[in-house]
Amino acid sequence: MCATCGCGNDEGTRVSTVHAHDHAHPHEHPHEHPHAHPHEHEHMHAGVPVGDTQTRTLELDILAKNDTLAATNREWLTAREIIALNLMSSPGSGKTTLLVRTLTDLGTQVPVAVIEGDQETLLDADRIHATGAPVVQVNTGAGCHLDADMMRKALESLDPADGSLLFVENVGNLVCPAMFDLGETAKVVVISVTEGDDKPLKYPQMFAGANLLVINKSDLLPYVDFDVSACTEHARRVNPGLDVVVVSATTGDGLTGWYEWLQHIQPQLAV
Ligand SMILES: Nc1nc2c(ncn2[C@@H]2O[C@H](COP(=O)(O)OP(=O)(O)OP(=O)(O)O)[C@@H](O)[C@H]2O)c(=O)[nH]1
Ligand SMILES: [Mg+2]
Repeated sequence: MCATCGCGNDEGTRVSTVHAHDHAHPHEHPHEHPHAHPHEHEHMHAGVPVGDTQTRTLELDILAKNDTLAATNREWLTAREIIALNLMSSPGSGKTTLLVRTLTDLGTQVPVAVIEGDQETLLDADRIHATGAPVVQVNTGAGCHLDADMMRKALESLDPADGSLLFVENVGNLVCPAMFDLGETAKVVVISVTEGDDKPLKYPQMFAGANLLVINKSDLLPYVDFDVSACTEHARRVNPGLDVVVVSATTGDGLTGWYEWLQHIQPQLAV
């Protein structure tokens, strides 16, 4: 996890708000990547190389601190009756496409807001902004996940309305985001059919912690070797109560199942 992969600090993290007429020019921003070459650094803690036991202690410290901040976020969200969904997946599974479609279809029924997580660029925030939804982009630099402190900063910047349905698109990564509680109401893992139906077995932590599995890109099923039943069975082997919906974010097939799950979370939605 992150104490060993080198992404466990927030140096280089930036939170950006996307405003109307304020389009992104990411090339104009300085890009500082103080930890962009973890292979060149020896892992040090208190001046000594970090061995297995020390690495584990450092991991636990990071996660304990994160859990404390996440609990504060959860209280903050609960006090405002904001429902926050943490969307996680490998890069490119279709999180932003699903969100754009969802915001377009449901966006005016309840207040909505989005926090976008990516290592670099405002590209996803721009796509969300085009739907009219309030959005902030968190760029994590070398980091490979959002953490509770980034979430807190993003909430301060975004200031979602009371009663909002808040979507948090995590950094594309099927490993580290599973470790970091953000204070969200529920976790949604998205997998696309081009990734292989064995992923729940190979990356069990992500699926074990999720409340919903969205299997996306169902329109590509005729062209790829992906067994929906096997994927579902693999996911439920690590998480027996996991809800599963099969959708195509581009064609709209199966989205009713996704919207019904959202309605279960936010009963004010009509689907
Ligand atoms: N065929 C097909 N393509 C899709 C579908 N959903 C998304 N895509 C495509 O998959 C690519 C990645 O989609 P994104 O929505 O950017 O994926 P993402 O998970 O947000 O990616 P990252 O933010 O980089 O992790 C794009 O080319 C989309 O058009 C789908 O249901 N079917
Ligand atoms: Mg995206």
